[in-house]
This record gives sequence, structure tokens and C-alpha cells, in this order.
Amino acid sequence: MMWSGFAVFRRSAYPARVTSLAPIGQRDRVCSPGQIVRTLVLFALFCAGLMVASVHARAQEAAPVSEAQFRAFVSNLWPDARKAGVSRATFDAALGGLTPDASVITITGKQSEFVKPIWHYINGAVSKQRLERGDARAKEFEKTLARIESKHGVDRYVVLAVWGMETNYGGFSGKLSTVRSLATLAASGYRGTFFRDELIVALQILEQGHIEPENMLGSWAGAMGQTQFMPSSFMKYAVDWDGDGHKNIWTSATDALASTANYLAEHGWIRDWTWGYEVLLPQGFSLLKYEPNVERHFTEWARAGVKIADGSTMPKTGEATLILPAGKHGPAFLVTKNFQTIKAYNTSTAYALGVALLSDRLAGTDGLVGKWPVQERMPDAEQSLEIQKHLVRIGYDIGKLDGKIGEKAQSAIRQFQRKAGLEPDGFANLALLERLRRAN
Ligand SMILES: [Ca+2]
Repeated sequence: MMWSGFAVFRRSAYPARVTSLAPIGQRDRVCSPGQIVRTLVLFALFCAGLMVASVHARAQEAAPVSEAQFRAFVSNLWPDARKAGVSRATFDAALGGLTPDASVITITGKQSEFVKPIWHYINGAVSKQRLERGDARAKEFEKTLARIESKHGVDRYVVLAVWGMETNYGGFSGKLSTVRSLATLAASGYRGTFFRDELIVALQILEQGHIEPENMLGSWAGAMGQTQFMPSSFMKYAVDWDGDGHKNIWTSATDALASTANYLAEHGWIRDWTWGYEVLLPQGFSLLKYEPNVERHFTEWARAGVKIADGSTMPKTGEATLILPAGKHGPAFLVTKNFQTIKAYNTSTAYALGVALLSDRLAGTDGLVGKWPVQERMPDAEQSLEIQKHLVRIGYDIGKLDGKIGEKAQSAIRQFQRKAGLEPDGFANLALLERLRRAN
């Protein structure tokens, strides 16, 4: 559903978001919407697991679209729109007289300039401003959030945190015309038929009368409103909570909150269950024995001496996975399947952890007990690419060679560390790069 990355673009004056990007360290723009397009390559560009692109994604720029091409595209679109149940009146109201938006084409080609470590991203996610605004919104929507939680089974603070991460609790949802953005990308042939298909769904949404064309606004890649749903996600998951007959994720905060809860519930959120916990690992804890990213029963983690950081009792049922997003010297977390469900919104681990930690803070808990290893020397994009190339040379599958260390690369790093007799924490710092160079 969503694309993220928006925040990133915003910085450069583009109000859009693409797949999961996150902005890091900037006032409100921490991340964006997500999921969906996970099949699209963009997400890989924007959100790479633990390192988050902070500026622009390394992407192939879409081809420019002339007005003549755009008009031809619109003419060719009509038969398919009609088959999808779109009336001529709706079609003309949305697309008549429309011109391509060159700024959308430009955004697709922005290059990634650098990557920032996860703690910059997390600090932006739980910034003072975001917590204060979130607390105010929690009060304002207290009763609605409770009812939404009761109906959909999703923790109200997680719903609130997603809203905060996506659009700063409805403060910024993008001001571009969704139809124009999608039509421009589709006319360009960018990413195959993805944007053309989304455009037809956007027209169906207009046909159903949920919103007027001029108010169907969002980010450059088509993520709409306060939930940053792509049209196809809107169709599947949007909810008319306030009962006015319109699924209005643009200007109805309660519709947006309920739609987010419904989205998470439909993606497998386990009712009344947590996303996970910050944990403390005991002295001598062996990552060789208890490798990260392997699911184990909570009781097994307890037997290994792992404790919940705030002193609460480990659950007696259920499974969790250890994640070390900044390696063995950073904070450690046991995450449940609900953490994976947050990733349905945006596939980035950094994003999911941002939502999770923001939700905890909004629920009134203290901040992290563990400290981020801020003194670490971290690789820039070029050095991250070098890390990937070394891993490939050694024979590991790291996914896409893009200078972003994602989950596949981390898995490869853990395998390399294990072979080299190091603790397999999967953390890509400069010490790892030096070790890889010596492994030649
Ligand atoms: Ca409504």
C-alpha cells in the first residue's frame, strides 16, 4: 500500500513518498507508507532493512512524457476504465484537460546520496515533536481509538504510531493529485503496468464517490491521504468509520485510523498481542548458539537468560525472534509476528521498529534501556556497496547490489562472520568492511 520514502523527497521539495523511505532526523518526516509495492523494486531502493536511504533513492529515472504522449495514453486508457465500471463522466472529470506532471518524473531519478545508521532514523521516529503531537492526538481521539482497538484487535498505540510515521498524524499527506501522478508514471511506462493498474482503481474510487478528483491528493507515487494507501489498498482495506457513506482517508481522521487498523488486522495482526520487547542479553550470551533472526519460543529465550529490559515478565506463550538492528553492542529486541505485520505497511525493519518504539512511548513507557552504538564508524553508500561486492565475490546471495544493506545482505554477513569465527550479529560497520577486504 504504500510507498514510503516520501519524507525523503519532501526535503527536496517534492511532496511525495515512494516506498518506504524515511527520513531521518527531520522533523516529521520519518517514513512513509508502505507495503504494497513491495513487489516493486522501489522498496528495495528506499528502505533497506537497517540502513535507510536518507536522501534520494538510486533509481532509474522514468522516461519524460510529452503532452501528446499523455493524451494518447489517456485515450487508450478509456476502454479499460470503462470495462472496470468507470463512467465517462467520472473519467472526464478526472482526466479531462490534465497534463503530465514533470516533477513526478524527476523524482523517480533522484539518486541516493548517503545512508544513515538506524539510530538516526529511530531518533526521528520518536522525536519530541512527534511524541507531543501524538499525545495530543491520543487524547483527542481517545474514545475512537479504544473502539477501533476493540473492533479490529490492533493495539491503539500502534495504529496511532503508524499515523504518526506516515503523515505526522494527518499533518502532511501530500498535495499532489493522485490521478495526475499515477497517469504521468503510467504514461511513462514506468514500472510496467503497475501505475496504470493503480490509476484504474483510483478511477473506480472516484466512481464510487468517496472523494472528489480535486481532493484525491497524496504523494508522488500514488500513496493517498492520511494512511498513504495506494488505490488498490484503499479498495481492499479502507473503512468508513464515521458512517457518512464515504471512505475518507483524506480528511476524516477516524476513517484513516480505522482503515489503518483494518489493514494491519487483515495482514495478520494477532489480537491482544504485542509487537515485541526491548530485551537485555545476559553476560556471555552466544550469538553462535542463539543466532539472530531465528524464531524461538519465549520460554526458550527466558531459559537462555534473556530478560525484558523494563523488568516485566517474559510471556509464557508464543514465539519471538531476536533482532539486533545495530549489532551486538546496540539495543536488542525480541519481536513477534506482529512486528512482521507492521512491515506489511513498509518492508523496512527500521520503519517497523520506528512504529513499534513510537507506539511504546505513546503508551507511556520509558525510552530504550540499551544504547545505540553512536560511536561506530559506519559505511557510506559506496562503502556499503563495497561490502555487498565482497560478499558476492565470496559467494553469498545479497539480493540487489545497491549499496543498501538489507536483510539478505545481513544474513550473508552473519554467515561470513560465523565462518570467520566472529559473533554473527549481521552488523555492517567499517570494521566488517576491513575484515572483508582482508578476506581476499
Ligand atoms: Ca466516512
